[in-house]
Amino acid sequence: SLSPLFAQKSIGNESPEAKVKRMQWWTNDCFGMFIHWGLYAMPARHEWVKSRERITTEDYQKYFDHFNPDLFEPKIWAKKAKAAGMKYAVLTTKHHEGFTLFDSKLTDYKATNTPAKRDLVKEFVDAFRAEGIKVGFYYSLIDWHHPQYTVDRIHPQRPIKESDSAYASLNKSRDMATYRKYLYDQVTEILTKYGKIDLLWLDYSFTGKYGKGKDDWGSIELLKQIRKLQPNIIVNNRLDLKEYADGADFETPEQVKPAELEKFKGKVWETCQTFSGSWGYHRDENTWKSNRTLLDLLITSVGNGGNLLLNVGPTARGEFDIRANTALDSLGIWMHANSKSIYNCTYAPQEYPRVDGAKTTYNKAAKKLYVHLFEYPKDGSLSLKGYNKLVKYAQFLHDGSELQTDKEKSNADDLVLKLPARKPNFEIPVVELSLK
Ligand code: FHN
Repeated sequence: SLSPLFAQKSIGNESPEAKVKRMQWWTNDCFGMFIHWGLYAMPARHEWVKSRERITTEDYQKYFDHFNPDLFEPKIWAKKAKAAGMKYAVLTTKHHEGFTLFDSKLTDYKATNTPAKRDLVKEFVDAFRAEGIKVGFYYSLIDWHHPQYTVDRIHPQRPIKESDSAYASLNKSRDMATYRKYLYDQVTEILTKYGKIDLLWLDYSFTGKYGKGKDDWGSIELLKQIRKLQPNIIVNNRLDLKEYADGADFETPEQVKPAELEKFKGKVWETCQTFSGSWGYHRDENTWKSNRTLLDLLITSVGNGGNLLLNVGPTARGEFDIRANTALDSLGIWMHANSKSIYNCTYAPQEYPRVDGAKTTYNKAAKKLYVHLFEYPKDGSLSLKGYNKLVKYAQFLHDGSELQTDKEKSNADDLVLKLPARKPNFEIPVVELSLK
């Protein structure tokens, strides 16, 4: 079920009902894989390494010359994503460095011209579709390689101080209108070369912040072309367009902590998150989110009516590294047993009160409410205040075992369930309540 706000808004001549239908798969699937892959996997120090370290295009060329992901096997990626319970996947077709993973006719700065000699995007699409996973493209509005891209505050060649005169002179020699046409034509390429694309993740202008403005990107015309080429595609909100009203489909809170996700309840949104800080492969980064935090992000996103897009940064050889695979495997074990509390779920209506020490998700069609036990009751009693008249049956989700009512502790309003003293061996066990 979609948030009421969503149903009130529509794009152009698309009715709210048609928009709900167009986005139904995304709303139901809830959980996707983000994949940030590019030349930046070779320095392996963050996808922004070119900008952060002010690497000139000439000095960055060695990564192009040596890019050869000999272990790239997208079928393995797709199976990993499927086993983790991810229902859609979004791959960077081009990140800010301007290097395209696809065989673009509009640039020589592409994977097919490197020692890889492969259209990595085509292989990604074929492999993930074969696993029944919806495919999405990330495409960067920002392009640090294109000769006509206007130098802006984040360009690698920007002088240390924006006031530096070189900043202005570099700009003067560039024609943003030429870059804008390149952007428009390349987006057309990726939306016409690879069949039905389910999602387009453009990056970035935050409405009102860093906004390069509709003029620089030609956002309105670009969005019209996108929807003409792929009428059922879902598009995020980073074209410096207002959500909904201007045709963006969902909001994209990034790296937001679980406790701050509640403020998005009632909107249409997907939070994108990394395992660590970097989106691209970062060999030496040790700030990895725990399995509990990753589960918390997933459960709290769905429990507030949103999606989680969890990022993997493959290595220069084309593999998910041991840290990513370990995290994906842990998520997969939990999702195998508990995904019913994620798919087709959203936030619970008001009549179902909060549960102390737990977070809930709700499946309206199935009339189920899922109680995620973030704290396992020490005395073996799960107190569900205000639920006694609402529940007809209770069980653990992972094994379907009945959870009996503690008749002595329950009363007219409150339902108390008897739980086993020993917590089931899941990081966050789930109780499924069948509702009256
Ligand atoms: O600058 C990018 C960043 O590298 C990454 O792609 C994220 C993913 O949402 N988007 C931008 C920062 O918001």
